[in-house]
Amino acid sequence: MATSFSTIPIIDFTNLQSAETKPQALKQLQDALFKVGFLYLINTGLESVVEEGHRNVPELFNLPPESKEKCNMINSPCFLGYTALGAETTASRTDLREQFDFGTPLKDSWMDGDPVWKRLEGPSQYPDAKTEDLVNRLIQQMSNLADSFLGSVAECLGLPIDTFAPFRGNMDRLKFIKYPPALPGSQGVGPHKDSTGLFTFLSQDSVGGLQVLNRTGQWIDAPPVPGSLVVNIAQGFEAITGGLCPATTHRVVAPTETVRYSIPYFLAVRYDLTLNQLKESAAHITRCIPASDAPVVPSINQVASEFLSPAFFCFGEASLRNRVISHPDVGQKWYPDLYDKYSRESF
Ligand SMILES: O=C(O)CCC(=O)C(=O)O
Ligand SMILES: [Fe+2]
Repeated sequence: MATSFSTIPIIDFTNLQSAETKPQALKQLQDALFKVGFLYLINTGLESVVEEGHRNVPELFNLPPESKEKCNMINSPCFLGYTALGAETTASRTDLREQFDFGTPLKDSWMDGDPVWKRLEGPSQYPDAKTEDLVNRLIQQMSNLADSFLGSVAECLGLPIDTFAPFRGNMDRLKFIKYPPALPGSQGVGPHKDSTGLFTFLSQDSVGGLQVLNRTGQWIDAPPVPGSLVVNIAQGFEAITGGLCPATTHRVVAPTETVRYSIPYFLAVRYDLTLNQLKESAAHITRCIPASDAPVVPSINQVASEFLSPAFFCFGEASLRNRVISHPDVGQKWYPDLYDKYSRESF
């Protein structure tokens, strides 16, 4: 397989499960992750719950503004809740999208005396009970799929199936996103690497607009594939692999004629991990990663990775910086000192 891509590999999830098809599917997965950096997963078994999600999402965004405002992210130090059009920034520009952010329901929340980044984990704000039920079923099923996928990632490197389990975080995130039609070439969401976790599993509707930067620095369309989940590598996995498996840089060009909806799920990485700890705890993983012959093109590094930066003590702190910069109003309200610091300093 080529070391870069102009088309994106499609992997059948059922082929990763059955003994007969597994060896070939694992090889495909290894190439997709370590040579291409991006893939579609089909036949995940989540088609029905994801379809239910897409059926329900438009009416959520059609709720009266007061109902959406009641669960505005500004109420949440965890950056969970509703974000109005124009309130989010990526790559220093305003994104043209509305969204709801939710997280895995947790027993414990941040308490006085805990590290500040622990405050990212806490309660979601749901517009109503029906949405809460749908979100929790989506998160549960995505989480099961993610466990299985992590097992396959380990297997494709010849490692024990539970290799990545110790790196899983407490609170996964799920979003409902709406991109309204805009002028041609408008930024739906700007170029970024997902910062929450290990991998992102994304369901997009049939409109298109998602683009991915390949390893030679070209933007490639990731057109809708019915029933698929787009899997991209997030900053947590990039850091665990010592940067050998770079996080996928991606963006969405806003639609011009119709509304676009998407539902991404972000598999969390442990926030307490530090780069120094990883040098030891992930050495057995990095040793197994196949050498890449992909040329390093400067433009692929146009988006920096907070998780690889020594400027942040641990992944939680790196993630907090990312949230504060992306949602400046929320950052300013809950973390004023950090907001000042992060908006002054690049890393
Ligand atoms: O809407 C999409 O297709 C991508 C969304 C995304 O990349 C994100 O929210 O991190
Ligand atoms: Fe993303």
